Amino acid sequence: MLKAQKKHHAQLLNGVTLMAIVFMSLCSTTDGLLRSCLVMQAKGFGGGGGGAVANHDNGQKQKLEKKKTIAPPLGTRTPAITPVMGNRLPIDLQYPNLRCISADPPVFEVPNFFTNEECDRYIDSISKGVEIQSQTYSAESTRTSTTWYMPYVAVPELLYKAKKLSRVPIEQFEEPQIVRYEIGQQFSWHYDAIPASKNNNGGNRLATLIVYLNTVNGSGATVFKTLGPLQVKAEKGKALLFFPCTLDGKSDDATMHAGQVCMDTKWIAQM
Ligand SMILES: O=C(O)CCC(=O)C(=O)O
Repeated sequence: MLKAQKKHHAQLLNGVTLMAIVFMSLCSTTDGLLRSCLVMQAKGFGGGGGGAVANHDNGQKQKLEKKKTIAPPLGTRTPAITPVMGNRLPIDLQYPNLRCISADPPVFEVPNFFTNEECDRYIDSISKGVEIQSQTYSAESTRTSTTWYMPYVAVPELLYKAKKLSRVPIEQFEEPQIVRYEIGQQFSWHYDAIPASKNNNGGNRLATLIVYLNTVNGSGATVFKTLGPLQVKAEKGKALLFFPCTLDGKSDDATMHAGQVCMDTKWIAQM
């Protein structure tokens, strides 16, 4: 039994090796090679999948069918971006779902940072906050939304998750806010940090964390002017994290951003 199996395996290996050689010699470009590697993986040739090719029972066939669907077509995969953290607030780069969407300056998003229930509850909790008209029409920017400054006890999940992600002690967080934009409202281009020339109290914002509490279709994205521009869609539960200044208090001009004019109501929690 053992010997027969060995012989069977040796025949199989020879078959697989031959197919791989033929396959690779057919690929003249790097793209072709990459494509063939993916196809090989999808067909179960790669890694531990090799053995499965030999087995022709139905269960294995089903497994192979499943594997075929794993690799997305070329051109639809997003390559991983490595953040350049430099002299910025260190964060937990292993935080669940954390995705880097700009390397330098680093910008991150975290889908499902909040559950749907948390989003709905935060919107419903504004009566616990202190409402201010956040409308500002300064020379630098126009902000037409409404802000509620929230007591810390009213937003425990935001504090807990922000601390886990940023490792900043809760005492150092700015007062949490819930912000509502109605149709036509916006926060035009601005920086969250104060430029060195205007900063006379020494404090500055090391990180901005925004959580989108509802999905706003077709508008209401947060946009970074000089990063493409990079548009971050307002999707319910998703968090956006970036660093308006470095640890030594220097504001980062590349983080200029805006809350697009809304075509529908938009809610965010932030600090
Ligand atoms: O609403 C947004 O998408 C952006 C908010 C913002 O820019 C800010 O609060 O600093």
